[in-house]
Amino acid sequence: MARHQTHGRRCTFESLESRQMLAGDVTAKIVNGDLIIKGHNGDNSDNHISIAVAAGIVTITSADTTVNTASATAGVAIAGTLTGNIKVNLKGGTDSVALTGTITVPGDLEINKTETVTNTGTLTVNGDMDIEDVSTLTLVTTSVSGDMDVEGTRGNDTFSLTGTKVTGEAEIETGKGNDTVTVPVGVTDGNGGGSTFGALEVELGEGDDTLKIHDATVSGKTKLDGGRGTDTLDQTGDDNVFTGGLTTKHFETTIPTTV
Ligand SMILES: [Ca+2]
Ligand SMILES: [Ca+2]
Ligand SMILES: [Ca+2]
Ligand SMILES: [Ca+2]
Repeated sequence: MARHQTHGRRCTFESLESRQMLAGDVTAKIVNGDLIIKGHNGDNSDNHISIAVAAGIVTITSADTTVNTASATAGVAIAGTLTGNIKVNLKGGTDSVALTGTITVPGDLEINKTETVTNTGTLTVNGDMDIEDVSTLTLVTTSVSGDMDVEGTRGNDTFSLTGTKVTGEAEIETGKGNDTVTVPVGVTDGNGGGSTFGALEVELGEGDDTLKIHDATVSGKTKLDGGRGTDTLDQTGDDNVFTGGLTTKHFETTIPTTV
C-alpha cells in the first residue's frame, strides 16, 4: 500500500513538470498602442527574447521560447502598431531581453523581472524608462526624454551605460550584493561624447560595490552613495562635469584620491 502511494505521487510530479515546460510561452500583444509582453504566471521558465520595431511593427524572436504559442525562432510579428508604451515582465526564472536595432518607444519603457537587459543600435525612449529587478544591464546609445529609474537585485549586479542621455533625473539603485556600475567613455570620441543626465543619483546599497564614472555631464545635482560595505568610486581620467554639484558618501576608496 505504501509502495503504491509513492508510485502515485511520482506520476503526479512528472506530469506537473511536463506541464511547466509547456507553460514557458510568452504572450505579447498590442493593446491601445501599448506593447505588453509577459512571461507565464507561476512558472520559472527562462525566457530569452529579442524585440525589434520597424515603423511601429513589433517582431519578437526567441530560440527557446514560444510567443503567443507559436515558434519564435524566425520571429513572430505582433498584430497592431506600437504608438505608446512598452511593458515587459518575464516573471520567474532567469530571463533576458535584447532590444535590437534602432528602436523608438513613443511612450514609456518598463521592464520588470528580466535579469538581463541589453540594447544594440540606438534606443530612444520618448517617455520614462523604468527597469526593475535587473542583474545585468548593458545600454549603448540610449536616450530618455523623461526620467530613468533602474533597480538591481539582491544579488551581484553589473550595469554599464555607454552614451546614455537622460533629459530628466536618472536614479540607479543596486541594492544588496557586490555591484558594479560603469559609465564609460563616450562611444565616439571619449571626450564629451559620453553620458548626460539632467540629475544623477546612484545608491549602491549593502555589499562591496564599485562605481566607475567617466565622460559624464550632469546639469543638475549628482549624489553618489556607496552604502554599507567597502565601496570604490573610480573617476580615473574622468572628464566628468558635475554642473549642479557633486555629493559623495560612503566610499572607502576614491580614485583618483583628490577629486
Ligand atoms: Ca525573471
Ligand atoms: Ca520567466
Ligand atoms: Ca545588487
Ligand atoms: Ca556598498
